[in-house]
Formats: sequence, structure tokens, C-alpha cells
Amino acid sequence: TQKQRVGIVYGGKSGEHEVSLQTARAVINAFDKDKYEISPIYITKEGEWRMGNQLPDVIEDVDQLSFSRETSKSGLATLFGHLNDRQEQPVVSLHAVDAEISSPQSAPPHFDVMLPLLHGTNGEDGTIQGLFEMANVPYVGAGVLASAVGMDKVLMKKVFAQAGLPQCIYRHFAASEWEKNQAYLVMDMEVSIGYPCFIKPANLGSSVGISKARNREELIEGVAYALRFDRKVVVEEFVDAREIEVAVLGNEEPEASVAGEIVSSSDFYDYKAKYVDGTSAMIIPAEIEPDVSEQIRDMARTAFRAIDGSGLSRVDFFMRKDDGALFINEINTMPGFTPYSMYPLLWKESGLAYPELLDRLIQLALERYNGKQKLSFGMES
Ligand code: G1L
Repeated sequence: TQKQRVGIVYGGKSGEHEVSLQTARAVINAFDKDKYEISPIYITKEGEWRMGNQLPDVIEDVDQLSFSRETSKSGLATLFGHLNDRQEQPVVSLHAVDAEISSPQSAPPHFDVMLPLLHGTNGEDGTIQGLFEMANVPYVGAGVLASAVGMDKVLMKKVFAQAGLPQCIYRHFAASEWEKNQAYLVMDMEVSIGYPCFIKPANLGSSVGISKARNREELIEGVAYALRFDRKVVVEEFVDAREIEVAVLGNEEPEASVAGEIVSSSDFYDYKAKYVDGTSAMIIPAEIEPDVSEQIRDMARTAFRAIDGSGLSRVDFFMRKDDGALFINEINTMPGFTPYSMYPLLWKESGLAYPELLDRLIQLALERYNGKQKLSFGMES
């Protein structure tokens, strides 16, 4: 059989440019080159799409992935090339039978499947997914809707609430409401949430704009700060809790991995941590009661379905230290994805190694695309 042509898009305008390059290196090195032909597409920090040539089998350094203008061609033109409305007309035969055989409306796409490795704005917020939809090319991971919902904390919380998932106490508002009703909003938050609380821009693109408030002055200051990064702000209660994460994989019938725990440096000497990463450690599987673990995995799948997820997501929970109460914190449609990140490690512990995880994600992308191809678009069909 023919090799699958995978277009990997990485880099991008965001602050996570370097993380994306490192992830691309790990992903490219892990792909089975007997099954896949990899086309690397590098987006510069300025937003230029550069498609490189055939890569060596093993990428030693990320410098090999950040192509110069001279050694690359336009990635965007390649992605959309088959949709060009000025495609060369086929020679039309006078014989009807021949004409039927040789009248392609458009050329076949250059890629069998796209794999986006981009962070934040224009990466995981649904915009690049929309670009792939327009190009009519299958792609790995969440679609437009799930990506957008997963990126906006306010929408995410509303969707979780509707699905009956428990969440910590929170309030949200837009800049215009804050300007008009600051006194009321402050009073409401002091009564419902209290201090300390966390203030976050609704847009989860990056961790910037987040602060903790211990009193009214800090709350007002923190809101002003968060409003510099987004026009919507979320304020959440502080919960003294353990952080538990689950990896979800699949489309309509998603599967959940074992649960893992993130432990910060101050606590992790109590554990025999296998995976340490900077100032925190990952405990996999998390040391929690089997029935609680089952409950968390079930909630993770519910969250995935609630946002209409596809492909993969990492779902993060709080387990309150006081009483063990569970709260969903967030869903991440583009989790950290090097072989040493939580998401792949959770699947490794669950019996699915990194290269097989990539196989499965490609397969899921094609299944989702093929399922959608069967649908009608309205009046014309
Ligand atoms: F392609 C997948 F599998 F859907 C995928 C895409 C993106 C998995 C993980 C990620 N993650 C990222 O791109 C990153 C935001 C961690 C930066 Cl590389």
C-alpha cells in the first residue's frame, strides 16, 4: 500500500514557538517512515508558512525544522493547491465515455492528513482547523467547535455545567460589564467566592494575565491586569486540592487512560516519582481509590463528549484535600505532547506507546473525515 502523506504544521506566532518545534521533532522522529511520508510545514514567528523538503529519518536538532525562505516553498499554496479554480482544463474528448473518465474538477490534495502542533491563538482555537476544513483535508485532533470551546474558559464552563460536571465556584464578566457595574460585581464575588481567589483571562491561549487576590484591592488590580489580555475575565475560588489529569482518545466513543497526578516540588519528596519535569513531578498512575479513579475517568469522557471533542484531549481535575470532592478544571484539546509529557505518558501506562498513539490519532482523523464526507450539505444533495 501507498504511504500516508502527513503534513505536520508547527512553529507559529505564539510564545510557545519553541515548545512546538521540540514537539514536532519528537513526533517526526517517532513516525514509522515505512508507513508515513512526512511533509514538514514551518510557520515562522512572523506567520509565514514554509514547507521544507524531504527530511532525514532522524532529526537531531530543531534547527533542521526552521527552514529559511531559500530552502522552502509556500506551505499554504501547497495545502490549497488542489482547490485552485484556475486548474488546467482537461482535454475533453468527443467521446462521452472518455469525457466521463477524464474530467477531474480538481487535483487530489497534496496531503492525506494534517497534524497541527500549534499553541494558542490560530493554533488550538479553531482557526487552523477551519483552514483545514476549507482545504477539505483530514486533520488530527479536535474540530473547529471543540477547539474554540476548549479555548474559552467561559464557554467551556457553561458547557460543563450543562453536562452536569461539578466545577469550583466562579464568576465571569466582560470588560463593558466591569466598567458599568464594578461595585456590584465585586460585592457579588466577595459573597459567592471570597478570598483568596484566582483571576484569569477567559482566553486560555497562554498562562499570562493570571493572578491571585487576597483582598479587594488585589481583586480590582487583578481584573484590570487580566483585561489587558482578553475582553472576558473569569474569577475562581481557591481550592486546596490535588491535581489529577486523564488522557482521552477517540471520536464518538472516546476512551479514558489511567489517571495521573501532578505534584509540585514542595510535596514530591513524599512520592517515589518516576517522571520529574522542572519543578513538578507526575505520578502515574495516581494513587487514588479505584472507585474514585473510575469516577474521574468517566467524567473525563463526559467532558470530551460535552465539547464535541475528537481525536484527543487531556482533562484536568481538582480533588479537594478536605473531603475528596471532585471538580473539573479544564479540558485541553492540544496537550503537551513530547514523549515525556503527561498525555503520552498516561497512554504509555495504559498500554499504548508513543508511535502507536500517533497511528491511532491518524486513524481517528481519517475516520472522522470519512464520516463527514457521507453527510449531505443541504438542498443540493
Ligand atoms: F495532533 C495532535 F495529536 F492532535 C496534537 C496536536 C497538538 C497533540 C498535541 C498538540 N500539542 C501542541 O501542539 C502544543 C500546544 C503542546 C504545542 Cl506543540
